[in-house]
Amino acid sequence: MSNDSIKFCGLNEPFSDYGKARFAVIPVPYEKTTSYGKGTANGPIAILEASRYMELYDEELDSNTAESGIATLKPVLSDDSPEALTEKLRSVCAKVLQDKKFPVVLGGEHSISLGMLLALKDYYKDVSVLQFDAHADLRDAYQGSKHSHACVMRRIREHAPAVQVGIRSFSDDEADNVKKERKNIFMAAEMHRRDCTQEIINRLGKNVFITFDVDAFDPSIMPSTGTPEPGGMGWYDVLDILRAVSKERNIVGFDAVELAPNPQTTAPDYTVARLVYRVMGYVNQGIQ
Ligand SMILES: [Mn+2]
Repeated sequence: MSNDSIKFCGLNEPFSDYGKARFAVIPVPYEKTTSYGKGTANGPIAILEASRYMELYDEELDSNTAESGIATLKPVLSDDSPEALTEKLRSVCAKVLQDKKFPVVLGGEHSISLGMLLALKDYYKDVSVLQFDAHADLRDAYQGSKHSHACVMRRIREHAPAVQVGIRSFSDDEADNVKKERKNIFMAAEMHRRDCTQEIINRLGKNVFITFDVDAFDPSIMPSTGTPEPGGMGWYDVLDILRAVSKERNIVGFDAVELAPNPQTTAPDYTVARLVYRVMGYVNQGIQ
């Protein structure tokens, strides 16, 4: 089955209708600069496939989020440079925002997040970024590219303030930057020892773009990613932060990136599908 034929949640009309939908899911199976495990190009289709088996009733929120309408757009395909993909995705996201939909991007490698951020910034002017990730992604360049997945937060920070959570891996080059940005970077070990939720929220502006690298999760529940790191976040750790952010800030966009599906275990694919659906539910019940 191709990406083209699978809708998020396996929805049919009228709930999958773009015209009426609150949410627009944009699959971006882009993989150009991954460095270790490959396969994130298959992330979007695995998330869409897994999402067909979810219950649409959300047991935490006591609601059926899909009734707000979730359209699944055609995948944004590119074999070009990350810079070209950035511009392409920026224009797809811009259209979704003009049409008053909430954009949800399914990756694909993390470098795609810049295009979405630029569209959100064009539209809202004032956007801050909340990154869930094992990696700081603050290198200025990696393997000759300034637009590698390993540099995405460095590029994003050139356009918007960012708060980084779940971080537990960076290079000695990045360490200086991490020290400089210490107040906006919440290490996984620190978050393990104490509840940082309110401090995280306090560092964010009114409009928040959430970029979620699935390797923020512990490899025990998220082995299907290119560069897994021990000591990651659990399911409820993540939800507690997302729920709190949705109550105090205006979430304006969400992406889930770096899932590299393993055919032997579908649980991680399903975990990301549930995460995406839960975030949609939080957005629905948030302050917007
Ligand atoms: Mn990462």
